[in-house]
Amino acid sequence: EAGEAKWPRGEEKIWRAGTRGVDSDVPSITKSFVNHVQTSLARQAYNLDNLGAYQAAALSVRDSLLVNWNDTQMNYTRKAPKRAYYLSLEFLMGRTLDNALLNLGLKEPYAKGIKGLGFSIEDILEQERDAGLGNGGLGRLAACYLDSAATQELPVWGYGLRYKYGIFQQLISPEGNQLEAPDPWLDNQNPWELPRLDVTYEIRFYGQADRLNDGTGRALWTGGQEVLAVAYDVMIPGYGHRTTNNLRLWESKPKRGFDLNSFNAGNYEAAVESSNSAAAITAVLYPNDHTSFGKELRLKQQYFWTAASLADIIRRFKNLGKPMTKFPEYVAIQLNDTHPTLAIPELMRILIDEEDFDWDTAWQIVTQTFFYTNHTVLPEALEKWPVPLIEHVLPRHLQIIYDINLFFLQSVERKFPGDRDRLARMSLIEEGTPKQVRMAFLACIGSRKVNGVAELHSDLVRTTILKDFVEFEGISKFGNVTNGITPRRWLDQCNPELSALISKTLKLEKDVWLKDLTKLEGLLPFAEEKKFRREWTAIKQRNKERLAHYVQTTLGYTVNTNALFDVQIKRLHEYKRQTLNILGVIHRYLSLKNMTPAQRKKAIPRVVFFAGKAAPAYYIAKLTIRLIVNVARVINNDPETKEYLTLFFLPDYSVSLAEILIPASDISQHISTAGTEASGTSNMKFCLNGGLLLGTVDGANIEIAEEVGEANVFFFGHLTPAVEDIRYQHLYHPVPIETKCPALANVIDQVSQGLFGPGDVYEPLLNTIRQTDYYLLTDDFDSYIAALAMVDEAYADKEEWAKKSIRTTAKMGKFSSDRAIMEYAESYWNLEPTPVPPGPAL
Ligand code: B1N
Repeated sequence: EAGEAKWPRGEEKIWRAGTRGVDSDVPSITKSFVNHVQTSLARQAYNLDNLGAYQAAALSVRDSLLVNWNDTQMNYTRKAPKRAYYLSLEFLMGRTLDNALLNLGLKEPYAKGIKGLGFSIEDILEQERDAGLGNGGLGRLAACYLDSAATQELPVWGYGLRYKYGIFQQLISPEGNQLEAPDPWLDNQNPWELPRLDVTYEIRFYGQADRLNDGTGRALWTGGQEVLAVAYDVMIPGYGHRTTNNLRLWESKPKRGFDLNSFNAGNYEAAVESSNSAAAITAVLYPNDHTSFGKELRLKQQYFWTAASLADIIRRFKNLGKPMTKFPEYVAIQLNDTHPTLAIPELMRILIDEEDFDWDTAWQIVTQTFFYTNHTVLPEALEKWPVPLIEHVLPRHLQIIYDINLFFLQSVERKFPGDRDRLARMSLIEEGTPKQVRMAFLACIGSRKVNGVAELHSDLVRTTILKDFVEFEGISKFGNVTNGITPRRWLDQCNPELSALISKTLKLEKDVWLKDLTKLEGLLPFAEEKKFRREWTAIKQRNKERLAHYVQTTLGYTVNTNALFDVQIKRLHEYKRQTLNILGVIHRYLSLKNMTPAQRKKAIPRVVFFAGKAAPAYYIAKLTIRLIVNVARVINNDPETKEYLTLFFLPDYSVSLAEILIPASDISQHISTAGTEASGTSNMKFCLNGGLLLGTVDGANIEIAEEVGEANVFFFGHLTPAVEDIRYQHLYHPVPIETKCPALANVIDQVSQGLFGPGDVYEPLLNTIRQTDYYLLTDDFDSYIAALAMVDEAYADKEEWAKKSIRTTAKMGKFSSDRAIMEYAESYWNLEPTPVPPGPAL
């Protein structure tokens, strides 16, 4: 069989007995823990703090993961199934220890063992730093998909970059300004990664590309800079069995410690500089999402990562002993957005320049291998790279991109003769100064299938940005895979009490329903039972108290846990309309101020939570944070109203903070302008935890409403087809806000007149609404306020609210990332589950 390992050497019996990692009984666990304290950490029981205890626990769990990881990889090598590779510049993993314990089924014995040694598992788990190698939804989606692929026993590896610094740490100044600090997450060594110092590739930048002119189309790429890519492996355990997949992250380093020529010439500084420039490639995650910047270092990150990953994938494929023409039968590569699109010309370069294939055969292989997922239709997010920059950094790739474009446009011309507008629209090269390469078009034509991430979004992809390509290539290439979330982290781990109640109620072990989330439907009849509703609500209450405790210890504020908890947590962006939310809060505040004390007594008390980071250069988003913080300062100190309305901006939003906020919410807000949020995934997390959704008819909100029923969501706002016309009206027939939306005009006036500190500070933010109002705040404000009032009304009836909450959770089965990943495996990659056989693998 392909890849069969021959018995290598020495005493077979000893090798075969091997190690099974740590046994799952408490004495074995404590022994392994103490062993790691004394040997790996070189410490003792004396002075062992929680951090040391965390490290020992992590190293002990890692032993078991490694055994499973080895057996999984050995099994893949033996069976040689088709494999899929998920290329993503971002993997927003969060913490690992609790997830590893859950997936290995070791939570209880570790908690017991650690308690016996004088520590508490909760305190130990808190010691772990988040792996924040992502900005938001796109990176967290990649993390959920890895968990689900391993759980479904699919041979899938992730490939990404090992950033030395992840997403910046957010601080909020007393004035309400966002400040950024670096995130040195690797400072205490990372027990979850395995350096593979022997797995390295040399990656070239700059230099010359000389076409050979021998009729083969080949070229020689020489000179320039060579940088070393070093592999670090992160183990990804599946839930409830031994399959443990791999996430391979690349680190850049100079090819030789430093530049020898400069060193010998006595130019020490120049020598170290070149080593710095190599290390710079994987130094830091770019903190912008939804913007394409055209920065050389970002382009180098993209090429470095795709080239190293492809070289590694090809080396593994070649071990099978098959010809490269069989590559697409054994390899599927999923492009997470356009960031890894350079993999397409890179594979062409390898096939043509190194493997001697002719153009057509090479293109055939390429277009059978890649799959492209689009995650946004916002124009500013669509990646374009200046032609001169690509020419400078990757001269050979620019030649190949031009050749791809030439052959492509020739084929368009054959199908639509003489349609010059169409050719200009579809060209990979956008005319202008400078010319730019349109990466989404390259990803599209280089892939076997293209998909969006929710039904509405996939429709928008087909009818707007890739419309011409649908006409040219046929609709069947363009699909949809609605996003999903892993119920292990986003229910069982973050809301253990709810998970236990669900198991008890369904009379199912959690490993049954956590693997088949549609089983939650069994909760529906219990919505009618008063006793069950009381248990359900009591758990929500305790989760609210847990969040209140967090706010008390971090911000020093006491939170009213009898209030409705209203949460909006996501990246700050104009299209997500945190501004609409804060203006709505001000509107509520002004209304409360206008009431008599007797009227106020009837109001539903509300606590509003915001969290989220703004890209460091995104001025308007930062102003929105500043407004939120200053509104909070005023209303939280207003004795007349603070019983009824308080507001918190929680700094430094992260996966771990989301795990506290989500289970505590009564209502969460997903209020993007219709047609702008591709999917959203936190909407799914809130609903899975029994929080209701207040949102626009956008992204996955629509499919959530289809599942749970419109009676259980609060929708408002204009619909997608109206948005374009309204924007046109704004430009050519503007109506003053005072006329169009007096309530909003009044709120804006109050801000402007200084109710929340000097008003002039906020003018640039307010002007975005007064002027073009691209995101339709003036159009949606009234219906937003009406929807908030509906929420109050519904919340007043606690029994009905509990029913809605239960029904919502019950109908969330569709949104498991297990379902999503199986759609990719079956309809895109053509992969089969490949379980690890029982017993030792050797
Ligand atoms: O991807 C998520 C979706 O649920 C969200 O709706 C969508 O906004 C998000 C450039 C992006 N789209 N595009 C990005 C991230 C980083 C970057 O540099 C764009 N993120 C999304 C998962 O599908």
